[in-house]
Amino acid sequence: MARAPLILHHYDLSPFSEKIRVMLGYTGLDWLSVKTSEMPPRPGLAPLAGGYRRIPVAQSGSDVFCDTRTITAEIARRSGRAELALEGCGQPVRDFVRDVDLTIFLACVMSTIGPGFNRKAAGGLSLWKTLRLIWDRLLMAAGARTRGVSPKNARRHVRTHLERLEQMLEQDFLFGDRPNIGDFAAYHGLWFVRKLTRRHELEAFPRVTAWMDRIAAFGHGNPREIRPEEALEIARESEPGTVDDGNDDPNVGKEVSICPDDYGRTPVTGELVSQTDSGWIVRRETPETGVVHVHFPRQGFVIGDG
Ligand SMILES: N[C@@H](CCC(=O)N[C@@H](CS)C(=O)NCC(=O)O)C(=O)O
Repeated sequence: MARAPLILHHYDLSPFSEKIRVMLGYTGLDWLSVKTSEMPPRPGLAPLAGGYRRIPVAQSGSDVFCDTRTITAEIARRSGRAELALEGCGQPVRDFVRDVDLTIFLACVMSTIGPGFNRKAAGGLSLWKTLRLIWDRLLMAAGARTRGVSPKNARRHVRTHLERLEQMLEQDFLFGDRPNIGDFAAYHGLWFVRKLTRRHELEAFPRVTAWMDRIAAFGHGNPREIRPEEALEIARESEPGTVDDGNDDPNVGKEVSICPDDYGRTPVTGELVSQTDSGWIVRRETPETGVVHVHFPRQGFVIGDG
């Protein structure tokens, strides 16, 4: 049976969404795009992802993928390119991705705060929306379990990171002559820096700049824009895929609660239907979506009683 196209719930300025958009461009997979707002409430997404706070979220029928670790695994499966998932790469790449997706990502975001900030490139948000967004992110940071970094230290951190990438880039991509998940993970934080700052350190790193241009050239493919209500309807009219891994585990069948271990720690509750080395799947049901299976990675998440 043909697989439903991947639906990506995202917003333009979201770096982690950019990681997925360029990966979709690279693989040439068909995808549908649902634009969400930059902050909750997200009424079109909340029933699908059970209140999971972060963006992006991907959907295939009534299977919902939270966190880019599960989304990239799904893209790797669909495209037959194992190296686009953490599971398809060795430990050095996994460690690299862990670092760039958290410490370096946060440094990249913080490094954009300052005089070189390009408000126009930030999408021309109204002053009111900008203030609400800042307040929202301050609240999110207050509930986070990550260590804060000042803009000055963040800029130093990003510079050290750029020096390291410049050295790594002996070939077209960070780990060889074709991209793997490490490239897409390292790209999105720097994409944000390049987009939001007028003058940036990047220009002093020619190999990094050429590598970023190479990734940007993959584009985003040809997404078809759909409304959030259509995505809900697609979920309602679909059945979740078969779960055939880890469903004999004694915890399966229990009510659980899963949330990120770093930031955006809103828990999602549901019945555990699968537990494997790489992740969990919970079953939820709402009138808007019918039964959905929500997929989470183990890395970066914690599970408890529902
Ligand atoms: N580890 C997550 C991180 C996702 C993340 O931090 N997303 C940012 C946007 S790029 C976010 O959700 N920010 C808060 C929000 O948009 O509500 C992943 O890989 O998906």
